[in-house]
Amino acid sequence: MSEATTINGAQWLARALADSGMTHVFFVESVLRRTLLEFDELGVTRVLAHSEKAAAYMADGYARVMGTPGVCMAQSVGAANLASGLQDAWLGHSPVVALTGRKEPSFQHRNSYQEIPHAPLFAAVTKFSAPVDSTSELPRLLRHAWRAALADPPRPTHLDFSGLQGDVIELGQTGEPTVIDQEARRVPAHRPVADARDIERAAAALRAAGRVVIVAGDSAAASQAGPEVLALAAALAAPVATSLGARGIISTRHPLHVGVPGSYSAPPANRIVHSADLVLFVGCDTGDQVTLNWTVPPLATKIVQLDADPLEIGRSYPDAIGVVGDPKASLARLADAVGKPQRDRGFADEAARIVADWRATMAPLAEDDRAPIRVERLCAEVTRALPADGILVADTGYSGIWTGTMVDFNGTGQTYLRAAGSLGWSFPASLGAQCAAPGRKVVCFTGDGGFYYHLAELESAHRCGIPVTVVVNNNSGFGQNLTGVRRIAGNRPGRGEALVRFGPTDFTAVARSFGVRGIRVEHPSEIAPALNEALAADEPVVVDVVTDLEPRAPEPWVPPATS
Ligand SMILES: Cc1ncc(C[n+]2csc(CCOP(=O)(O)OP(=O)(O)O)c2C)c(N)n1
Repeated sequence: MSEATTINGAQWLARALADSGMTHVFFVESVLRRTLLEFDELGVTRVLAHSEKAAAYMADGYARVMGTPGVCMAQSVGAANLASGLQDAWLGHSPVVALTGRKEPSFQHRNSYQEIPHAPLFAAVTKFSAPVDSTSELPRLLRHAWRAALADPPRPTHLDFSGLQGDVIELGQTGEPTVIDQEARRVPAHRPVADARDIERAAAALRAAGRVVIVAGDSAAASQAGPEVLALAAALAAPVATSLGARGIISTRHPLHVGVPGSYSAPPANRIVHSADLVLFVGCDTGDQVTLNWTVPPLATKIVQLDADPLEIGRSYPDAIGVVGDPKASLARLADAVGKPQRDRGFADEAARIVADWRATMAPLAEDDRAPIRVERLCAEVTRALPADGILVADTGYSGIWTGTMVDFNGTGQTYLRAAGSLGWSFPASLGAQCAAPGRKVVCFTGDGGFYYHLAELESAHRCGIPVTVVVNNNSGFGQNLTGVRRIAGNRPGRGEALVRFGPTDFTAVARSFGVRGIRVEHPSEIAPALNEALAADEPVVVDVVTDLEPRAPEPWVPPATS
């Protein structure tokens, strides 16, 4: 290879990321400066964030919408902050590639300013984390970090460049092609079809069972398996529940749809899943959130489990019939194997009645015209305002429960993204999601407690022209935690509330100070005009909705204790 055809590592990294189709990177100065400068001519937008955690959340939101890696970067001392921002991407199966600088070897293990070992920080939140000590190693390691991030289940990876700012790659030259992934894969990176015998076994069990429920999880959503889930559900007359992260993969108004089971849940889903003879988990992690601490369904229930990751089969429900394969590809085969059996529609009808009754009890709250605004009404207005191809990004806690129970989705063009548990995730993640989908409207739904975390990113949204609509459920406190602190405080009036109450804050004034438009909403009649104005705008807008701390979000149905 001749000298003339080589470029330095910083140039290689910039070109390789640009050639992969990446449109944005998210970072806090000072790291990989020459790479970031190279983007000038390559059409990649650099989003400078105000904290490394926010940069990680932005990359996470970007990756979840794109289905390709999102990249975030931080210098040596920012690495710990960046790693903490990867927890949600780890739990939410998001292919984030984190790049950090690390002081060079001669600075290690001798009390260097700002320096601690990075490997332990990233161990719990990445599937692959490696030092990069030369330009010649960069292409191989970046390709592996990419491949690992996308491989099932998608999760963060990390490269730690030698030099405070990752300077090592400015030194050497490389003639490697600037290709990271020949196949330009997106999640799911592969679509393996399950073994025919396993499919037959599963089909026989499904045909033989009376009351069958399908629980579709986050990996079913990532596999875009909504139509296949619905086709199989129709053939089996089986109600469909989804994990919170899979909400909206089929229309939430479909007669077979029963909602989100588990702990972030309204009553119908748990009652229905709990009463099934057989549960088919599709791409579902069977964790505590979706199963209400493994009580819904009960552990003794017959299970068929379809997942691309063999480690998921039997993880929580030991007697599962395992079907290992991509949900979308394998469900199509499973539906062929099930055929068109004669099914009793009684269970599906009973489930639809339970859902309809619950909706009827919620309707007065969703239509409530009085102030203070009910969050059920706010959710009904968000449902009406969200465009047919809109993206809703929800924070954790009550924001997850409200949107997971009270906001409806069309099951076709709309996308629902939710925090996998990190309070404050949604606003930066919504900025990343908007960068990934410039042609779609992105709405962030957050409590004020969540919004406080990354208020500074209003400045980033304004500077970078990222036109998200932020809906703040502003109840001047940690609403979800109110019941818990009161209980611990012996339910004595006022006691413990200092742990969860704050504000009141006018977030429109905060927004304006960053140059961002703010609309204050204090009466239900003002919600729709505010959302419509915000969604019509080509700029970020904060819709600050004043609500009350007292009302409780829907609570899950809990199975009766068996003694
Ligand atoms: C990083 C982190 N810290 C703490 C929590 C615990 N937590 C979950 S929900 C919540 C309160 C959320 O308050 P807010 O965002 O105002 O929404 P609200 O419940 O009032 O609707 C807290 C403190 C968490 N999930 N993540």
